[in-house]
Amino acid sequence: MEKIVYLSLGSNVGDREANVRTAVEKLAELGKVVAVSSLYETEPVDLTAQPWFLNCAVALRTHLMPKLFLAKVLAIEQRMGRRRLQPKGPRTIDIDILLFGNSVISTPQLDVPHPAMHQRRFVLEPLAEIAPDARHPIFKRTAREMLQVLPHNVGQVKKLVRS
Ligand code: PH2
Ligand code: MG
Ligand code: MG
Repeated sequence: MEKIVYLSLGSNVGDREANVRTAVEKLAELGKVVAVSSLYETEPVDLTAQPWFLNCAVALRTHLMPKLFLAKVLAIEQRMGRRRLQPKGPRTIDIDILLFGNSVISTPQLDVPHPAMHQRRFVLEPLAEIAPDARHPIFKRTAREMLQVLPHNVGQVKKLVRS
């Protein structure tokens, strides 16, 4: 069955914008990309002593099952030169699965919904831009609702505007 998958992309090493754009192109190999948010310049959270990120959200329709989808996402990260040197540290590209249809998945390899998505402005702002009504299958809140209840003082997020 075809499902809609929401992804969060982030980069804070090298040409961040090129990295994010390349990742979106490669994700088209996994299904039909139906929406890509604006790019957002975002303050690093969790590990704060690292460069600011560019983040965006992507919506994609796929027939792939979650395990295979994850394997292909990790392969894209690898092909793009991602090296896991430090947990939550600087990365060329990070592609995180936020929502996979209405699925709830809890395995050592994969947790869906993404366990931290509801706490992260750098995830929810781009997601709410492309899918304000996408609903968290556990909390039963939409992306817009989760964004509205976030505290304003942590994790600055600025939409990139170009002429
Ligand atoms: N990713 C992290 C840790 N911190 N901060 C921002 N702003 N954007 C990210 O994508 C990010 C982060 C771990 O994946
Ligand atoms: Mg991540
Ligand atoms: Mg990741």
